Amino acid sequence: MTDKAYALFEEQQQSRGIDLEVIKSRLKALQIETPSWGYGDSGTRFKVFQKEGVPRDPFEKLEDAAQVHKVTGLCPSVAIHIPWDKVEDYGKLRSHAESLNLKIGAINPNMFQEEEYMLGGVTNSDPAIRRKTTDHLLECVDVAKETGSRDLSLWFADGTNYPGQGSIRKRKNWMLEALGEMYRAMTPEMRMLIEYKAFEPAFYHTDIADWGMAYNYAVKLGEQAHVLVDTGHHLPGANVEHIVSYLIDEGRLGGFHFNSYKYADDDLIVGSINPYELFLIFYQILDAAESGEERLVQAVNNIAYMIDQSHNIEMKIPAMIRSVLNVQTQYAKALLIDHKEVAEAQANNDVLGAEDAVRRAFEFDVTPLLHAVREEQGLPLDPMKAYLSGSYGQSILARGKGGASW
Ligand code: PSV
Ligand code: MN
Ligand code: MN
Repeated sequence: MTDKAYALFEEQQQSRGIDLEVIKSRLKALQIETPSWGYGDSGTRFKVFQKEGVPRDPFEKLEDAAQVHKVTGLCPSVAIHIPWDKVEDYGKLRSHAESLNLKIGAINPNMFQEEEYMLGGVTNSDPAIRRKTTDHLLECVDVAKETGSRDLSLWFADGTNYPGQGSIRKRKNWMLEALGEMYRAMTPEMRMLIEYKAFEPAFYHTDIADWGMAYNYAVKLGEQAHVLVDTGHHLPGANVEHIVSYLIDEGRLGGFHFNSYKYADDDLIVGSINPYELFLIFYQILDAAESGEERLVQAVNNIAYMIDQSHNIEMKIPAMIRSVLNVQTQYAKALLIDHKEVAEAQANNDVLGAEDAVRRAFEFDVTPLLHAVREEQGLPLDPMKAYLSGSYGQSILARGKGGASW
C-alpha cells in the first residue's frame, strides 16, 4: 500500500521535474530542538493543571525528550532553561543526555521569575539588580561550556507597564551593556540568539519589542549575535516570513521558536492554527538556499529550529510529537516548490502564476513521501501511533502528580 502510494507520488512529482532523492535527503537532515520546559507542567496565569507522569527533574525531562526523538528521528537536542533546569553537575546532565542519544542544545537564562526582577533585570534602574542579572547571563555562558552548547538564547521580560515608569533610553543602553558583557565572555564557537517579543508580561513597552531592536543589538555586538524569531511574539497581522527573509539576507537569522498562536503568545502546538504561515516561512528559507549564493546558503544552514510551546490541557509528549511532525510536514511541502517556475512567473510579472506556483506545493499530500523517508531511516511510519501504543506513557505514571513546573 505504502509502495503504491509512493509510486504514484513519485510519478506526480517527477512529471513536475522534482527530484525526490534530493528532497528525501533534505528531510533526513532536518533537526528540531525540543524545549525541556515543554515536558513540565505549565499553563496560563489562571491555572496550571498538574498532570500525572510529568518529569520531576531535568534528568527525567531529557528521558521524555528522548522518546520524541526515538519515534520521530528529528529531535536530537534539547534546550534547557536556567534555573528551571539548574543542577549541581552539568557534566552529569550532559552524560545523561548522551546516554539517551541526545545533546543539550540552547541554554536559556531565566531572568523573570525572581522577586527582584519585578521592574526589570538588566534594565532595572537599581545597579545591584542589573549586576545580579548580568551575572546570571555570565553563569549561563559557563553552563554552555559544560554542556557543550553552541547557542545562548536570550529572552528578556524587561519592560514597563505605564508611561513614565522608566527611561526607555536609559534602559536601551543598560541592555546593551549587559549583552556586551555576556558577548565578550562567550567562546568564539558560541552564538548569542536575541529573542524579541511585542508585549507580555510588560504591557506598555518591552525593552526588546521587535526584530528591528533585536537586530540592532546583534549588529552592535558582532558577528556571533543573531536574532531569534519566536512565531508567537508579534503584533497581530505581522508578516513573519518577511522578517525571516530580511534577516536571512542580513546574515542574522539565528533561529526559531516555533509555536502556534491565535491571538498572541499562545504557545500552542506548532502548525495547529496557521500551517500556511509555517509553510511560507520555509518557502523563504528555501528560496534563499536555492539562490546558490554562498552567504545565503551558509545563513540558512545556521538556522536553529527550536520548539517553544507549553501545554496546559494536553499530554506533553504527544503534544511535542505532534508539533515536530507538523514542522516536518510543512517543510516537506515547501520542498516541493518549483523555484524556477516561481522565478519565471516573477520575471513575467505573472502575479497569479507566481502565487499559484507557491500555493500548489502546499496542496500536495506528502504522507507517502514522509512514510518513505521514515521507512528508509528505520523509523515508525506513524510516530504518534508508535508512541501511544508503546509502554513509556504508562510507565511514567509512576512518577505521580506534581512534577516540575516548566
Ligand atoms: C517568552 O515568552 C518565551 O517565548 C521565551 O522564549 C522564554 O524562554 C520561554 O517563552 C519560556 O516559556
Ligand atoms: Mn520563545
Ligand atoms: Mn513566548
